[in-house]
This record gives sequence, C-alpha cells and structure tokens, in this order.
Amino acid sequence: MVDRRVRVVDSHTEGEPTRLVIEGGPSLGSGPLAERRARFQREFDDFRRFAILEPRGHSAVVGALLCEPVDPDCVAGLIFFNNEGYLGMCGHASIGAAVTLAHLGRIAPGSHRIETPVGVVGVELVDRNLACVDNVPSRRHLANVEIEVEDVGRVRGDVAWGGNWFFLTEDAGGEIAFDNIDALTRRAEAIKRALAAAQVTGDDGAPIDHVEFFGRPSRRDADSRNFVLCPGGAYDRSPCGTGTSAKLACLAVEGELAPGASWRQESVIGSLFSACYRLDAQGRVIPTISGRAYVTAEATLVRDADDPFADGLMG
Ligand code: PYC
Repeated sequence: MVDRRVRVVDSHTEGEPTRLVIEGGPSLGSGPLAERRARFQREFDDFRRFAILEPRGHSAVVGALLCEPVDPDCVAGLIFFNNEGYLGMCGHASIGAAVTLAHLGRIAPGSHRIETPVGVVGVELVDRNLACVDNVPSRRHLANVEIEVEDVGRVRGDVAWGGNWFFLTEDAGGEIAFDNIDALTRRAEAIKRALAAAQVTGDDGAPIDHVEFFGRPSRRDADSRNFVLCPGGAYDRSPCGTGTSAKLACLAVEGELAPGASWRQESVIGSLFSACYRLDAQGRVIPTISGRAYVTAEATLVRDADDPFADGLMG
C-alpha cells in the first residue's frame, strides 16, 4: 500500500545533482529555518533517507526542501540535506533550485532572495539555466594548519567557512583528475578523520565535514581545479559553491584576489563556476558564484509500506 507521495524536481548544476522537494515533505512549522532544520533532523530523518538514499537516490544527490520563508522579501526557504545529514548552505543546490523554480514558472529572471538555515542569500537568475548566488559572509578561520594523517604523512591547509566548513589544501597527493577520484576520496577521508582526531574544528567545535584539494586547471579558462569530498563520502561533481566561497575567503585574506576580480573554479569533472567577491560594510567577504543548471526530471516519489527498503538502503 502506498502511504506517501512526494513531488520532486531533479536538476544538476555543473554535474552535481539537486532534488527539490516541492510537495509532500515534512511539516516543520513556521519558525526560523535553523529551527525547522533541527526539527527535520529530530523528527523526520526518515524522510531524508526516503528521498535521498538508494533505491530512489544515490550518495551524490543533495535534497532541498522548499519551505515558506519567514522573511516575506524572500521567494523561498530551502533546507538542504544529503545521504548523511543536513547542510547549512549549498551553492550548487541554490542555483539548481532557482533554475527549477523558473522551470515551474514560480520566478522570472531577475534578483531574488532565498532563506537558508545559515542566512539569506541573493540569487540572480540570469536566464533559464544560468544563476548567480550571493552567498553568506565567508571567512578563513585557521591558516596553515598542519596535521599528521595516517598512511599519508603531514598535510598543511586552511580551515574556512563558506556556508559549510572546509579544510582546503594543495596537498592532493596526486593529480586532480576524473580517473584519480578513488585515491583523492581515500586521502580526503583520511584527512577528515585526522582533523577530527586532532580536534581541529570550526566555530563552537563544529566538525570540518568537507575536504577540498586544489591543483592546476585542465581548462584554459580556469584559474584552478578542485576536488571536494562531501560529508556523506561522495565527491562534488560541481566545483562546490560553498567550497569556492571558502577559497575566495582565503584568497582575499592573503591579498591574492581583489574585490570584484574574477576567479574561475574548475571541478574534478571539468565543469566550471565563475566567482568573485565584494566586501560588505563590515569588511566581510561576500562571494558571488555563477553556474548553469538543467532540470533532469519531474517525478512523484512513492513509498510502499510493504517495501523492505521503503525508507532507503542504509549505507
Ligand atoms: O555547492 O555548496 C555546494 C555544495 C555543498 C555540498 C555539495 N555541493
């Protein structure tokens, strides 16, 4: 017997998938989005697994629950989640959601504001596939952190916030390339474990749950190529919006990129985000990330109560 029907629209942003839940998601009330995310996690985590895990999804999919925003100036509220848990912000999924809302006829090209659990972000929908996200203030938190990593040795990098917590390093141990993804993933996982063991954290003990490697680009129009390990163990197919924001914060504080100057970040699969930043009145780095998204499916997910894997395959 089918006991749940959920309407979703799937898209990808520079290769990274987003599943926007437009109907049938959990009712989380009308409080601040950070509180609604906490309630989602506490009371409705089965929904996250149902919508994201196999057999309906896979480890790279990021979900975005479309919510009524608190701020009436926002067109939408979004709560992001993946195969492991919940994200603060998600750059590629914000671009994917904007393109999807346009596909549904709910927004037109122009400037919009979207509420997230970590603050309001601006979204400029340039055309039906291109959107720019004005992210939350981003900053370097720790510079030149050295950690001892099992089977790897000493690794040095920065810890930065771009809407999620990142460890950023040039020490990839090999080429940043599609055919090296397994080795990059193993190394990034080992670094993540070492950071946790050494108690290197973000604010208030927040775990560093994304690891980002940088190297030479393969595209002539890019400044750098990255590999980003996401919290659930999947790699980001896009150059990662929050990861690129964290990178901009590090470049800004080092004086290596001026406000308004362009930074073109290539992903491990060869896709691209264009980025730049401005300084707000308090001197904080506000990144803008631009990328293209495409709708890939309009679907109704169903849950059959008799299905032994009705709530998704646990990893
Ligand atoms: O684009 O910010 C991003 C992101 C985070 C995790 C996957 N993508």
